[in-house]
Amino acid sequence: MRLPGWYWLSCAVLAVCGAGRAYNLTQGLEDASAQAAACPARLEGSGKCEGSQCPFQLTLPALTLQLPPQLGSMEEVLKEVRTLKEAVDSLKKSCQDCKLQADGHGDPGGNAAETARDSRVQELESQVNKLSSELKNAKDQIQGLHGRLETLHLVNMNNIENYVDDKVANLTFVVNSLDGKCSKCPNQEYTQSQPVQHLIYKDCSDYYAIGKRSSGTYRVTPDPRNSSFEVYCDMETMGGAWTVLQTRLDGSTNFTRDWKDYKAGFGNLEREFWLGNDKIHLLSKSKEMILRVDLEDFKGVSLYALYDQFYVANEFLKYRLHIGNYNGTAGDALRFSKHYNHDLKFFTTPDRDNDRYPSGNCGLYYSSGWWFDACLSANLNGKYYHQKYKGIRNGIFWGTWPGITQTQPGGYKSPFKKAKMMIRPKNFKP
Ligand SMILES: *[C@@H]1O[C@H](CO)[C@@H](O)[C@H](O)[C@H]1NC(C)=O
Ligand SMILES: *[C@@H]1O[C@H](CO)[C@@H](O)[C@H](O)[C@H]1NC(C)=O
Ligand SMILES: *[C@@H]1O[C@H](CO)[C@@H](O)[C@H](O)[C@H]1NC(C)=O
Ligand SMILES: *[C@@H]1O[C@H](CO)[C@@H](O)[C@H](O)[C@H]1NC(C)=O
Ligand SMILES: *[C@@H]1O[C@H](CO)[C@@H](O)[C@H](O)[C@H]1NC(C)=O
Ligand SMILES: [Ca+2]
Repeated sequence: MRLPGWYWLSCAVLAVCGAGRAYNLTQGLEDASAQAAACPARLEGSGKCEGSQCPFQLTLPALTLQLPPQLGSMEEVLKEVRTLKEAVDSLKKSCQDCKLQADGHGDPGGNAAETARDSRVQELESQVNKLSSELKNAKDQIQGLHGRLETLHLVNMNNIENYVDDKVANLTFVVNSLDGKCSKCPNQEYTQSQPVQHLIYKDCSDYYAIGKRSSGTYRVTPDPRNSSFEVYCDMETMGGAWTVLQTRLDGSTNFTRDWKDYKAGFGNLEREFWLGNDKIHLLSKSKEMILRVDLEDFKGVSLYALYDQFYVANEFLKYRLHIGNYNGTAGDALRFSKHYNHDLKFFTTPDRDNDRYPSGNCGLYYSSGWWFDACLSANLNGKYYHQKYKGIRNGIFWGTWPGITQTQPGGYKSPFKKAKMMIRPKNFKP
């Protein structure tokens, strides 16, 4: 009868015997025999039976496993990768549909480009698949080795997380840039000759496309899997079709808010507001976007900054900002210098410090939620001052504004009268 061997092994493998201490596989196995007598697990014959074919019943006490807290984050990353995978699948499908349509209409020129695009999508898909299965493996391994990792993960988990964050952010970028190219069929004459019936308006440019030309609030659905919401559309500035993310014009809304407010958004779409980081994420993910910042001071000077790429990661990636190249008149304050650079920075609020300033919270110090570095060369969510102010420069700030850093008599700082951030698909043509 080999029953006792099974009995110990069950205890050791399931780690139910060493109650109250971190599980150590080696130790667990060694201790198993010593603790067998005390082990609360029971293996016994069940019911009536004959001969050697008896079914056995294993009774175990409630099983409690301590897993590293980062495993929850891995789950989030897996979700993000799955979303990417779906995006790639649908891109692939839309490209194939286009190809069929192009073939059907005898478009000999388009085919080489189509094939190249198709293989790019396939390559992307295999990248996403690979990352997805790597993540799954990593997760399974960590789960399996959780006891032994107990000490290791403290050292290594951060590196793994950063690496995975990077990969996911890069993939998201590629998927977004392909989306712009792939989601529209090359022979548009065919679809445009029929009345265009948009069922889903992803952002303000889709309203522009059906002829809406007046600025105001519209309902958009950037991700069909998620809910729709209202946005303010600027249909006038530089050709229009802009989805507005933020507006400051009179100080009617308080921008000193915590993480959950910046996540959900606040204020009044018709006046001053922050659209909300989850919504900004979905909008910037749905198409490849450009960012326009408009500023006006109290002397009536109006300048702007354009960034040819704009993406904000999801909450798990702390709404990290990605911006492209600068163009415009207001100066590149978001990427001011090596030491003051808001690109690739996490979002920080007075109650959530993700900045690069080691000895304090920039959001708390400057009364705002923003992609702080250590700390800032721009902050469009600073306090609204109606006139010049003294002390900490916690007002709306754009560090490349003409004359802004010149010291004024009495140490006064100049406020801004208006600020606005808005995005539009990169491939939009007015
Ligand atoms: C696990 O237990 C073995 C045997 O007691 C010991 O040599 C080893 O250092 C322990 N490992 C950890 C990670 O605690
Ligand atoms: C992501 O892209 C950046 C440049 O775009 C590159 O420097 C970085 O190595 C990439 N990260 C990964 C993990 O591929
Ligand atoms: C939908 O948005 C909510 C918050 O607005 C977010 O928590 C959720 O993860 C989103 N779902 C998808 C599928 O993106
Ligand atoms: C804005 O809100 C913050 C935090 O609730 C508060 O401390 C501050 O006094 C408010 N500012 C104004 C001008 O109401
Ligand atoms: C900047 O924008 C202007 C006007 O749209 C354009 O003519 C110019 O080529 C742009 N410059 C760069 C470097 O993109
Ligand atoms: Ca800090």
